[in-house]
Amino acid sequence: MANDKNKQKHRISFRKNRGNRSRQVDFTREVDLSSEDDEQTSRVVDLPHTERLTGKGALTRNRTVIAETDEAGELVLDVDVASCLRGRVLSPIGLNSLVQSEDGRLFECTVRRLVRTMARDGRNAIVAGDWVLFEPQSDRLGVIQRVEPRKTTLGRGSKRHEHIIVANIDQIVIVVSANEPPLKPSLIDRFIISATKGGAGVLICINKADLVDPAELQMLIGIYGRIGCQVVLVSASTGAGMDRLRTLLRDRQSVFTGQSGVGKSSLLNTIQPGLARATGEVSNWTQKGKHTTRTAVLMPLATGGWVVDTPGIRQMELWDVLPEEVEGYFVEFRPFVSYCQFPDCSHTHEKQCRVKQAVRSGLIAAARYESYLRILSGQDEDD
Ligand SMILES: Nc1nc2c(ncn2[C@@H]2O[C@H](COP(=O)(O)OP(=O)(O)OP(=O)(O)O)[C@@H](O)[C@H]2O)c(=O)[nH]1
Ligand SMILES: [Mg+2]
Ligand SMILES: [Zn+2]
Repeated sequence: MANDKNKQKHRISFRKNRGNRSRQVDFTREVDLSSEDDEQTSRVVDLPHTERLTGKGALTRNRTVIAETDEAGELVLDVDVASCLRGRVLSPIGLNSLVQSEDGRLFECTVRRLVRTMARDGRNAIVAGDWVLFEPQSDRLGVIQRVEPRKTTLGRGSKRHEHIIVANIDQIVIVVSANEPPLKPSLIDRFIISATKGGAGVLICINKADLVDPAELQMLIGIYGRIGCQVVLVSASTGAGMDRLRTLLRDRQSVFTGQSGVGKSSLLNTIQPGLARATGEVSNWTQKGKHTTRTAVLMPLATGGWVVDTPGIRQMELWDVLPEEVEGYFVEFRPFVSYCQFPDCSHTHEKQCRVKQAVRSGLIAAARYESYLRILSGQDEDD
């Protein structure tokens, strides 16, 4: 049984959503009601309007649920632990989740509605990589009762909401291709920000080395090496560099991410045959690639650890990064920012800007500074 000391009744208010929603942004918000009585802070959660709660009218809007509060003061749903198994979400399957129990069995699980309701954003209530407690209903079906707090995440903005792609990974493998589709360094910079923000490490993997002269890539490899990123140059076609990549994945939890067509699935299949399912042909004339991998899926590595293949993306929209925070993600700016004339220097139009001086004198790579400007101006990467 859980510790009674932390267990309290919490009044959770559910707001019904009838008719059309007028506000599209700021979907989920928190309201502090704690000053009224000595109950903990209650949360008012806007629900997606497709989701319906039982009962009618204001009387049934407030439900009391038993919940615990964790160290961070977050509400944690109380569940009958004895009837549950602990498991890892391997992938979403439609609205359900494929969960592997700690003893290795697979269950297709639905989600207890309160789990969705109490999540900050119902869409991200359960994602691949989550650790969950679920109640088995049969030898292959179950109901997720609780989600454990996430240690790391990889997320991006998508249609004005955050989309968490995967949770509890150690490193993000940013896959780019040396050519076909052409390499976009600014996409790498966005992924570095997203990985850093979500608490994961970064490995930059340049694939399709067979298509170019490696000398052409030396500058790029140097830029990222200098800011402390691991870079590997590989070819899924020839097998070059694959041993080093395998070593970097061993016993770790890694997610492969990058544009469509760069060869994420091909690399995974080279690392271990059958690891990724379908690989598609890059469509020649657009060079944008076909989207062949549909959802994030966790797969065990024979050498220990897990890898996650993800669908390719065209644009990497950052989520919840304020303009003044962007410079903090460009580690090589740090030695210079405190010497700018203005303490709030944005390193764009200001005079006496030490960051711009460092770019001019080659101490900061021009390509990285250009990325900084694009991210700051909210410009999307053209695809
Ligand atoms: N020349 C060359 N082609 C490669 C290499 N790796 C992959 N390809 C080709 O690139 C195309 C796309 O590969 P995929 O593995 O499907 O790419 P992906 O990144 O998984 O794409 P999505 O699933 O759409 O995100 C396929 O035609 C592969 O055969 C490589 O090292 N060299
Ligand atoms: Mg793929
Ligand atoms: Zn400056």
